[in-house]
Amino acid sequence: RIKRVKPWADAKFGLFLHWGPQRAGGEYVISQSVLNEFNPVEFDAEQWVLTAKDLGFKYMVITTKHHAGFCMFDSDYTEHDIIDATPFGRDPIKELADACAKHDMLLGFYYSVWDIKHPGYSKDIGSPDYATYQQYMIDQTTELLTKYGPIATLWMDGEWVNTWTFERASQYRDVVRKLQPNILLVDRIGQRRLGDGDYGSSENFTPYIGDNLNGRLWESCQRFDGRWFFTGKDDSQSVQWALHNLVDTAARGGNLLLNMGPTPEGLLPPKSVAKLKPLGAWLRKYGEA
Ligand code: FUL
Repeated sequence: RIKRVKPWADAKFGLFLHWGPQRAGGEYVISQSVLNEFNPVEFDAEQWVLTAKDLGFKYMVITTKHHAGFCMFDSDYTEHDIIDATPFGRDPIKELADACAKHDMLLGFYYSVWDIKHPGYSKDIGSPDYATYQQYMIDQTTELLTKYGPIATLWMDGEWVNTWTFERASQYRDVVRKLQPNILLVDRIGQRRLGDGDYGSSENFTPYIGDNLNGRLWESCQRFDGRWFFTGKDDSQSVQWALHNLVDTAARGGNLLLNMGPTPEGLLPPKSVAKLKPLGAWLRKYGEA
């Protein structure tokens, strides 16, 4: 087990990317006209990875499907994906996976259980349609875990819906483990706080010293830009805030997964990147303890 978790646990500092046609504040529904215009031609996966490295990040986690159900990867199981529904014509998840492999960057996938778009998804427990949705999740996760190389972590989300029962979570988890035995699972895989998953996740806060972590691995996700998806505003936190959070988290044995929302054109938000530059420099000087 130790060998399995070591690369992620040693990495300490991850870049969380919430990317898609949606903007902060409109994360749940994506209109057809927005899709028709989503064409992030400036996306350059290699540039993203090199920039992330320069800023000191050691892993990345990107949204492959968020709550709106839109897939940023080429899926055979839906037309609500970047290849079929937008003019872009490229699979950015594939390009990012290749760039990460080339430059030794660990890559994780965020995948939402909660899916507003899928007709089989239902909030009603016991709904007959839900079986089709469960199969859909399994089929898509199989695509994600067979076509993109080794994935460091699967960052499930949306497990709070009451349809995500223990049985469904266990069935799903077994598929994941079979496909990639070394993958780590965030505790949101199901039954959060009941010891499931390989590491605990806290959102927008860092566990404080009194928290009973029982020696568990944990990760705190924090928003550098104040929101999850691209905001279009230059209202990100300061570099001091990021450094303080990273040191505070690492000193307590955790990982910091710092979020940014890339632009609709396909760039890492330029102002946030510029702001974080001194952090990368600081880490090169003092970070390899
Ligand atoms: C939450 C989601 O609702 C947010 O949109 C975001 O993805 C965050 C990391 O997890 O549960």
